[in-house]
Amino acid sequence: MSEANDEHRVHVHRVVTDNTTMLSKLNLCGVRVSKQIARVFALKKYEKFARNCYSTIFALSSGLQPRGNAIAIIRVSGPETIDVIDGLTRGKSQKMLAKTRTAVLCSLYDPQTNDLIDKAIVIYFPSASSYTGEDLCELHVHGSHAVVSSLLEVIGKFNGCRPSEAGEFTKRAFLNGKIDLTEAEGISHLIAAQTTAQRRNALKAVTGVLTQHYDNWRRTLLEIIAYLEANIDFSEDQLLDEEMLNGVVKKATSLKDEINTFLTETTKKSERIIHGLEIAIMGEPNVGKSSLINKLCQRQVSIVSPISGTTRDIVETHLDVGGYAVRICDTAGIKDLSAPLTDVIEEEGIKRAITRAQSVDLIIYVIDGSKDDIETAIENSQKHSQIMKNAACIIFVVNKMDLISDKMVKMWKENKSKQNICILSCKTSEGFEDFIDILTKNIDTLCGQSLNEEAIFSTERHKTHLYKVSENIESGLSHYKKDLAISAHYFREACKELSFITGRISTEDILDVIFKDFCIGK
Ligand SMILES: Nc1nc2c(ncn2[C@@H]2O[C@H](COP(=O)(O)OP(=O)(O)OP(=O)(O)O)[C@@H](O)[C@H]2O)c(=O)[nH]1
Ligand SMILES: [Mg+2]
Repeated sequence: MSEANDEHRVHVHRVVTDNTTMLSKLNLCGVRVSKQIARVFALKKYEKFARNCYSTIFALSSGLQPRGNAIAIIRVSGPETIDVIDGLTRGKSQKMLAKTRTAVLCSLYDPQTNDLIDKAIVIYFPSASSYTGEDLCELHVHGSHAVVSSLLEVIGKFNGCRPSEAGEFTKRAFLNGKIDLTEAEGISHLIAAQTTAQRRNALKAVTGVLTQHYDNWRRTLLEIIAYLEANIDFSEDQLLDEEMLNGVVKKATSLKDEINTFLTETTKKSERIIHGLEIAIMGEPNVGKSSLINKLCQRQVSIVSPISGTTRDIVETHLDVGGYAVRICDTAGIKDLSAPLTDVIEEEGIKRAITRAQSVDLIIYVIDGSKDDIETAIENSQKHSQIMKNAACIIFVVNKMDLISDKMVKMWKENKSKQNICILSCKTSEGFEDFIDILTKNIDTLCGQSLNEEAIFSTERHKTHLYKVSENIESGLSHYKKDLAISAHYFREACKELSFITGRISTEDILDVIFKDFCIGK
């Protein structure tokens, strides 16, 4: 094993710190563990880490269809990469070393049998410019199962090589400081992205926009800690600088507000993009709800019939609307539950529709324009406003436009009693394009995903840490008047939680800010 480099020393430090924390936690619980045992734990953990880190890993990085691909890409990363290239190409590694990051056409052989496996493009990336931060090579081979499996088998026979675990190339990129945790998460979301919005959202993490966002917050926290610590150290024989402390409080309060807004609004938008925005089509029976979902999906998702009460359960499907993933459902027509109902199934259907309406992001409320006059239709919809109050947005669709007189259509269009009213006909498609426009605009707003908007990629993991950041700032603020040291402790905890998000923790950063911003002679 080569000498531990700085990264690994940092890791040992982390492991020891982890174990010290574990030790104090166990002590708090009344369990006595000697420092010696804790150190053994730490070393064991480090050994495992080092063993994993120093092996060379390989894997098929492109997918492989059952009938094969035109091209398949196998990646090898780690200290034995050059040996692997050398063995496979009968000593052409010097050529690779001279031509880094260049596609070189090579014949690949099994070094034990001298069998030609394939003619392939080989690209060598030295550690400084590779994805993983280690020597890495890509073998672009013909994508048949026979070629890929032979090559994987041959590479596995090289000393120190083993198949990679899931996500291990990216994990190494993180451990080698090439990316932080948010970027790693972004990469996994980018691979899973199915819509334009999901791709854009993930890219904000991959390109480091999100890291910058968290780093800005972290910098503010470091400044606050630096100011507080300077006052703990220097204030005993001097008066506290009230003005400066007020500035610190202002900074901390506005940071806490910003994080809380991020938690309540921004993360919600990100969840909608990642998991899909939820839409329910609601309205009274027979107004055309099922006709509308079928029209949106361009297939027969739900049964349509002139019989009132045809849909009796939630019928759900997935859609891509304007580049956003949407989960949309048709529901049973809602009626007053105290009025006479057809049977228990209808009652259950209505209950399910009501429950769903309370959890979705957007409701499309359908009205039969041919049935009632405007006042009655609006009055009827008002009766259901309580059910729909949790939705962030409601779009009113006046359906069956083909059965409405021109005069009535004009009256609906001029009616300003509700925002987001669309008049259309599921039968003739008239008004449908305008409806899609309004729907897309509203989804855009709910997902907050215009190209230049702030970074909003967020996961449950980020949220968990951000709640703790916010709580610690709150505690820091409540203690700063009583005890600066305790206050600083809470801000340090807040900073630590923020560092968990990006995967970076260091106390040196705090010292840097102190010495940069303060003259020691003061
Ligand atoms: N003329 C006309 N008829 C329509 C239009 N949209 C729907 N219909 C008809 O209205 C009737 C009811 O349509 P559905 O889509 O089943 O209505 P629904 O709201 O799902 O009804 P329930 O499931 O019973 O609550 C069917 O006969 C449709 O063909 C339209 O735009 N114009
Ligand atoms: Mg229906």
